Parts: sequence; structure tokens; C-alpha cells
Amino acid sequence: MGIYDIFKWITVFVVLIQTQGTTHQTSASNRTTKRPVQQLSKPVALPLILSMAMLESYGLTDLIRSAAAPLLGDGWELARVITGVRDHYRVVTEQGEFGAYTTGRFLYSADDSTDLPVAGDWAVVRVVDDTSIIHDLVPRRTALMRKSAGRGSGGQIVAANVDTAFIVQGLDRDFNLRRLERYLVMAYDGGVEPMVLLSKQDLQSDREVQARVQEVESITHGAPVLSYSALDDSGVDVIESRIQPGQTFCLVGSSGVGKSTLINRLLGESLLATRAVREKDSRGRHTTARRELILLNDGGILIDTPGMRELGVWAEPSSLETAFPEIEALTQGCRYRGCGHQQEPDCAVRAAVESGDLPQARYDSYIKLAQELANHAMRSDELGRLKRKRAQKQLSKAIKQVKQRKPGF
Ligand SMILES: Nc1nc2c(ncn2[C@@H]2O[C@H](COP(=O)(O)OP(=O)(O)O)[C@@H](O)[C@H]2O)c(=O)[nH]1
Ligand SMILES: [Mg+2]
Ligand SMILES: [Zn+2]
Repeated sequence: MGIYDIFKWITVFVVLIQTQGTTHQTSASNRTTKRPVQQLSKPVALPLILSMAMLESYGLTDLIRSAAAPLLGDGWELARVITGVRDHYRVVTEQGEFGAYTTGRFLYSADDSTDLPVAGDWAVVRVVDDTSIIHDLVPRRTALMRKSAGRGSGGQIVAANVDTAFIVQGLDRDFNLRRLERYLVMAYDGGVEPMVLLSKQDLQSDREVQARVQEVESITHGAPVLSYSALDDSGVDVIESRIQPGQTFCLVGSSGVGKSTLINRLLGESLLATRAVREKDSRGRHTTARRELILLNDGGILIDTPGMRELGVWAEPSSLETAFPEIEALTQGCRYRGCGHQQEPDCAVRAAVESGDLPQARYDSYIKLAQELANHAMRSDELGRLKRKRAQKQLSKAIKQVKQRKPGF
């Protein structure tokens, strides 16, 4: 038995163990066991084989593999972006962590900043010595997007391929239902499940906390609302229980609400991982890059975001319907299709406000957001929209392929 045969059997063994641990591996198991064996026609070092579980712990799924397959050339590999600071990226591949930069061709083909890598992106990279070159991005499955700061600018991607948005709000002066609505719109628009985390419950009486949780539940329409305190640890275990291995959670919320504190608390002993990564930049200077994507000990991936003073929404107007479902339902009773719910006669939405069924503040918030989003829609770049559609199509195709292989996906 030659050395490669030994490697081959080790791989098969490792892959078998991996596939045992993951769900829905029925018809796909043939394929997942075959692929790494094929790679063994090339010399492969043992650590690389063992670390194949690494990208899975960073959230790699068959869906992403399928979507990436057409992009992977010879010598290229998949990586997840863990720091998306422009010109100073950091990625993790099956071989470990690397600083990364984009190719000129990639930059040239980018229409605007939303095409550039952000934390959570899956990228196709080539590792050269101790650095890596980003050739392309796998179409994003989901994305959290905000209006970029500054006048007349477009959208900005906060994080990509997020499963759940932890919308953190403080049970202190930060508490604000209207701001929460903005974050909910952002999550729904990006295809991300929202979960509201109300921090600092130690600052309020139990009754007050209860009342605020109920208030929030009245606008989340079923999305979970949890309260906790990082000070006395109450409620943190419930948050922990919601974090599933391989799932990506992005913390969003105003600065000062307690996002970093919560991350440190969830990290527990692996606190070190939140420390900034020291590395050399292109000129050989030592710089510190903030690490945004963090892997938890018990599995689960967290993405920290810098605090946002004010969240400018950047979403398709249709995302309002998801965030304001009760208003969407009322719309059916308006006399005119496309009713703006303002001056139009026989408006069911305004009637509900007058009868007290719909709180005035909720209505005002809806109208304000609808106007903001309509303005964006008019300004938005048609090309960008088309590209989003194209990426979406590519992704739907990949989803279909995975579904065909896996009944019950
Ligand atoms: N009383 C109380 N203070 C908290 C809690 N969580 C965070 N803080 C404090 O809030 C401040 C801001 O926290 P930080 O995590 O930096 O907020 P971030 O800007 O959202 O990352 C810090 O002084 C924390 O100690 C909490 O649950 N209760
Ligand atoms: Mg912070
Ligand atoms: Zn109306």
C-alpha cells in the first residue's frame, strides 16, 4: 500500500465521520465521499485533510459548494471572509487563516462597493505562500444591507450569508420600537431571520422588562424576543441555546447596546479570538485588523458589526410588507389598489388608525419608511438591480440542484 493509498483511506474515514455528524446526508453522501478522494490524485498533506471539517464549522454547506463549483478553477479553493475591511481582507480556508487581497480583474468588474467582499462572504481564492488572492465571490445567499452614510450614496453590505440577525437593543434609553422596525426591515429584506435581544435587563424591574418584551412582540409578529443581562448573566443561556453549529449570527444595533460584551460573554474562554489580528500590510507595516467573524467553541458563527448611530434603511419597498404584515393585510380593504394610505378616500389603513386598531405611531413609522424606500427605488442603479437578480438566479439554480440530490432539503 503506497503512501497515497494511506492518505486516501484516512480521507474516506474522516469524511465518513463528518457525514455521520451532519443532517440530511441521504442521496448526497455518495457525492460528498467521492469528492475529497478525487482530490487525492494530487499530493495532499494530512493537516489539510483533517481541517476539511474547518470550513464546515465556518458554515460551509452543500448549497455553497454547488454555487461555488462553476467558479472554482484549478488551484483555487473556497474561503470564508472573516474580516471585510477594504484592501485588508482576512479569510479562512481549509488550510487555515490568511490575509487576502483582491485581483485587479475582480476590482475592475465590481460595479460598486456592494460587490466587494464583506465578513461572511464565501470567496474563491488562491493561496500563495502566506497570503491569498480573492478571485471571485460566491453569490450571496443572504445579506444585511444599510444605506451607506453620506449624501446620494447607495447601499452598503454589512455582512453576507447570515442566517439570523441578532438585533440588540438596550432596555435603557436606547429602547425604541421605531428603530427596531428599521432593523427588522433590514433583516427581512436581506432574507435573514430576525431575533431581538433586549440587553441590560438588570437596569429595569421584572415587570418593566416583561412589558417591554410584550411591546416588542407586538411589532415582531412571531420573531423571537429575548431579554438578558450581560452583567448578571440572566437570560444569556437562552441566547446560547439558540446558537446552532454551522449557523451564522450577525449582531446589529446602535453602538453602546452591548454587542461586544455579549460576544465576549458567548466566547467565554476563547476570549483571545476577539483580539485584533496583527499582521503586516502590503508595505510591511504591522497593522491591526478587527476580526469580525468569530467561531464559537460550541460551534456557531458570530459576526460583529460596528455600531450604527442611525440605521438608514436600504431595501426593496416590498420588504415593508413583511415587516408590517398587519398593515399589509389592511391594504386589501382600501378602495384603490396602490393606495398610499394618506389622502386617498376609503383607505382601510387610515380607518384602522381612526378606530384605534392600528397605533398611530406604527402607522407613522410605516409611512415614513415607505417614503424613504420609494426615494431609494427611484435613485437606485438599474444595473445593480439586474445583477442582484442574476446572482439570485444562479443561486436558485444551485438550490434546485441540491434539492434534487437531497429529498427533504
Ligand atoms: N448594565 C448593563 N450594562 C451592559 C450590559 N451589556 C453591556 N453593558 C455595558 O454597555 C457598554 C457598551 O457595551 P459594548 O459591548 O461595548 O456595546 P457595543 O457598542 O454594542 O459593542 C459597556 O460599558 C458595557 O459594560 C448589560 O447587560 N447590562
Ligand atoms: Mg462593539
Ligand atoms: Zn389605504
